[in-house]
Amino acid sequence: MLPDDLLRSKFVGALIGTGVGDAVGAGFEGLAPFDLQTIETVLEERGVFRYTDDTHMMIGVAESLVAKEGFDGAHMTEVFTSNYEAEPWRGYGPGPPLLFRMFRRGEPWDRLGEKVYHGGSYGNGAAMRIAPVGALYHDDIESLREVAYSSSQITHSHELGKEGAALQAYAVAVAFGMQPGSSFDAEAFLSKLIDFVQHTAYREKLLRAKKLMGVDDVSLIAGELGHGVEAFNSVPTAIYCFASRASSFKDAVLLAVRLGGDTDTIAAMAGAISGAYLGVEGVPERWYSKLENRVYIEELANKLYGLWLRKRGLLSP
Ligand code: AR6
Ligand code: MG
Repeated sequence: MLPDDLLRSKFVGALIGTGVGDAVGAGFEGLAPFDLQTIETVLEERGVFRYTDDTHMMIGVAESLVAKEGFDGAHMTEVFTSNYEAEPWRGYGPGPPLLFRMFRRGEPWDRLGEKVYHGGSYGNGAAMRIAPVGALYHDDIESLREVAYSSSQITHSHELGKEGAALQAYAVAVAFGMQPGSSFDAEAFLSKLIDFVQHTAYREKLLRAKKLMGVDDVSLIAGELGHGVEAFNSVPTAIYCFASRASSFKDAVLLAVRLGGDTDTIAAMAGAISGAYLGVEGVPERWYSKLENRVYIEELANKLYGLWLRKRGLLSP
């Protein structure tokens, strides 16, 4: 494959990977642990793979980045709000819908984040939607961190919420830089993330993830890394699912589901990183073809790739 084709495939893989991971994990939340056979039987019987708020908000991030050719907080908040109003049934966490209503009543976008939880939310809602930021800024880490933080601010202003989003975006970016099929070095991958992340809670979890490489005991993995809705109990877990199963999108996502807990979000994040590493060709055809709104998500990914090319002066406007 030509390098240009591979890069395009990684943009599509990161966004489609979020959607497929989310849709595969949906329906298994809170029920743990699952054996592989049960999961695969349920998935075989599913018709359309419906995604949840994770992908719905990821789409909003991409739509706004594309429309504004970069981050615009008021615009992204407007897109989140109108998307939510159009499809409020996607399974949103408790906080964001309350904030969208406040935004409609005139509250400024950058002040919403403090309104629901004391100190802001540290839920995984900012990290679950961040793949487009990791893709667009995969070669500009300073901007990646800045846009990850400011896009989180809209709904997740707690420093742990923002840091989780930045870490997930960076994991996607590092996966972009790696040749699929090359021998994957989990230890080196995790060390890069440890060097990037600025909060001890995450560093400590990533160190534990290193020690858990090669383990297949799902209760032990979930116990050590967490599988909850908090960003620090799910972003490192998703990173582990990818890093310990880097050669297979299917295995990475299924491990996230087997862990139980917040399965849709952990699988969405593992799927985003895996898609960014393997490209969309890594997503199993049976899953890919069943994803709701697949064509639209792919169009968005292609537009994001076009924006990246223009920003780098590789394509005329
Ligand atoms: N103090 C205490 N609990 C908190 C705090 C805090 N500062 N911040 C978050 N929580 P929310 P999300 C807990 O409402 O992150 C969907 O199913 C609290 O228990 O900001 O967008 C997705 O698929 C709160 O209910 O929403 C994801 O699974 C929870 O974190 C998830 O929900 C979620 O925070 C994403 O939710
Ligand atoms: Mg969800």
